[in-house]
Amino acid sequence: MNKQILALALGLLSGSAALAQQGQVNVICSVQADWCNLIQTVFARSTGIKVNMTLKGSGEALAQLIAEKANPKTDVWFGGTGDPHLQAAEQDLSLEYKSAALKELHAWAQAQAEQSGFKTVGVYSGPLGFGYNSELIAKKKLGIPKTWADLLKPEYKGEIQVANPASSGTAYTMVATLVQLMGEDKAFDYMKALHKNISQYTRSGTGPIKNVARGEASVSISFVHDGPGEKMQGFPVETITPAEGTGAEIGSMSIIKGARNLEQAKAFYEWALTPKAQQFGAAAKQYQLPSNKAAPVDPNVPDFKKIKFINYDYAKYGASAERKRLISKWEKEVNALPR
Ligand code: S7P
Repeated sequence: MNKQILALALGLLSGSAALAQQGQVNVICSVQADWCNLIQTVFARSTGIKVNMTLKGSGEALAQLIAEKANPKTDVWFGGTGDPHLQAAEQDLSLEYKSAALKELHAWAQAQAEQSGFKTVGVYSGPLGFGYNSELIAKKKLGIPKTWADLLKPEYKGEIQVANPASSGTAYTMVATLVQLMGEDKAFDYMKALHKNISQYTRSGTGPIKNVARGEASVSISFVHDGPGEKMQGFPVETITPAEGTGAEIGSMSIIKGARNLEQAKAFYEWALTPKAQQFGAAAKQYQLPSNKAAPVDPNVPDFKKIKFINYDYAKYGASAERKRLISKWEKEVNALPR
C-alpha cells in the first residue's frame, strides 16, 4: 500500500476506540486493491480484529459465495455492484441484519437494504459512463464520445472495451441501463451494433478503463469514479456520462449467512458504515459517493446533480431470473455474433 495513503489512514485513526476486540473476520472485498488494503489495515489496528481479505470483482464474488453455500468461509462481502448482492439475498446466501446506522444513510442506500429484506445495504454509489484516452482520441481524430449513439460510429471500430456481463457486475449494469433507457428490443439492437466496435470484452469491470488509460483502447464503458485515480497516476484518461441518460450502481455490503465469525462480521459492517470509514475510498483514490450522509464528499466524486440518470429499477434488474435471462440473451444474440 502506498505510504502516503497509509499515513493519511493512520491520521484518521487517531481518537479511535482502543483495541478492544479479538478474533478475525474473513472479508471478500470487491472495490480496488488500495481501498481494500486500507480498510484491512485500519480496521485491524483500530479494533484488534484481524481481517483476512480476498479481492474479487462483484460477479466473481457472487460465484464464490454460491460455491461456498454449504460451508461458508466468508463472513462479510464488502463492495461490488448492488445487483449481485441482491441476488445473494434472494438465494439466501446473506444474513438479515439491521444496523442502527441505517437512518444515517442516503435514501438509495436504505432502499437497497429494504428491498433485500435487510440482507444487504448500500455503501456507495457511482454512475456508469465512458472513459476515453484523450491522447489516442486526438491522434486518431475520433472525437470524444458524448452519447450512447456516438459509440456506434464506424470510426470507433475496434476502439471500445467493456466487460463481459456474464462475469462483471459493471457490464450487467450497462445491459440493464440500456434496456431501461431504450426498451429491450432496441437495447439489444444497439448492443449488436456496438459489438462490431468492441475490441475486447474483459472479465472484470475495472479492466476497460485501465486498458484505456494505458493506451490499449481508446474508449471504455466504465464507472466514471474509476477515472480520476488513473489520471492521478499520470495516464491521459478522462470520463464523461452519456447525454441520453445513464444508470448508477449501488455498491453494497452483506454479512454472509452461516458466518463463522459473526460478532466480528457485525463489528466490521458497523464500522464500514461510519463516516470515518467511508473516507477511505477517496483516500485510496476511488471516488464513489459514500452512503453515509455525514461522510465528506471528495471534489473528485462525480457531481450527481449534473448527470442525467434513468430511474433505475434495482429490484427488477437485481432479481436472479431477470439477470440470468438478460445475460443468456446477450450471450446468444450479441456475443455469439462475428465481429
Ligand atoms: O472502483 C471499483 C469498482 O468499479 O469495481 C466494483 C466491482 O467489483 C466491479 O465488479 P465487476 O468486475 O464484477 O464489474 C464496483 O462496485 C466499483 O465501483
